Amino acid sequence: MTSHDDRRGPGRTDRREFLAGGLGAVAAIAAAGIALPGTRSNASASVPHAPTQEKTMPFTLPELTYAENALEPVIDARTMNIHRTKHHQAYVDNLNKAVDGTPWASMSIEDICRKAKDAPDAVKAAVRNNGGGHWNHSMFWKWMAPKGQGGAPSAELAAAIDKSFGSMDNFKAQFADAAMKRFGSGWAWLVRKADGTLVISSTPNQDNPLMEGLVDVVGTPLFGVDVWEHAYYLNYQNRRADYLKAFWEVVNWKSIG
Ligand code: MN3
Repeated sequence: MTSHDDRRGPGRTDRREFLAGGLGAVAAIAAAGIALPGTRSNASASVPHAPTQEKTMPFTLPELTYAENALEPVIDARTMNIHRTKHHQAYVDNLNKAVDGTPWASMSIEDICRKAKDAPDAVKAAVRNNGGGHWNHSMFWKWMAPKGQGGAPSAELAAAIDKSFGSMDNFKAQFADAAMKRFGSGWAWLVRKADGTLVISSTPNQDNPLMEGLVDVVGTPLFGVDVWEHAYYLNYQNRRADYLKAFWEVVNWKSIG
């Protein structure tokens, strides 16, 4: 743990150089919010919110278990990079901001999704959108694997899919249909309901089937596909159907069920 001065303030040599610049330089540094060692009274007056320690944020961006280019040509490396390090990171950052200083900061991301409808009004939309965004994307990266490495559905899952949808082909067709019909941004889901049956649903924005009281179909999301344009636009532009068709090649069946 380092102090604020050690982390962000100028070192000794830098300080001499800064001070040699005269009062104008000191004023500029103070205005920029940088605490100068040895100028405590100025620093405390001009940096009222200077952090005294590093803050640990409850939610963080998960690492991928494969390379960013490992899903090519189905999903290109640049899409993976922007999607995870910009879009997903923004959900993480905004969720951390929304729950900061509240009991929600110590909840699991699953519980945040399940209880999103009960979040305080001031942060309800932020918790719903960014909590959903964080859970959905954390799972999405796991639900994919490089071509040839995703295995096959377990015997149990295959039997449940056959029972619920008639066949794997029917399931894939109905799933793609739900994903195509989601107008604008959202997700399509394979959901196990409380009674054990499997159903397909879709949600707008970053909602998901964990969000009791907020979505039509509540249950355990076994698998989902992101149909926001940011998930496919660089490679597929407006051709969502082509993205959905190719997507099956990188489904990580081993992670589903
Ligand atoms: Mn996305």
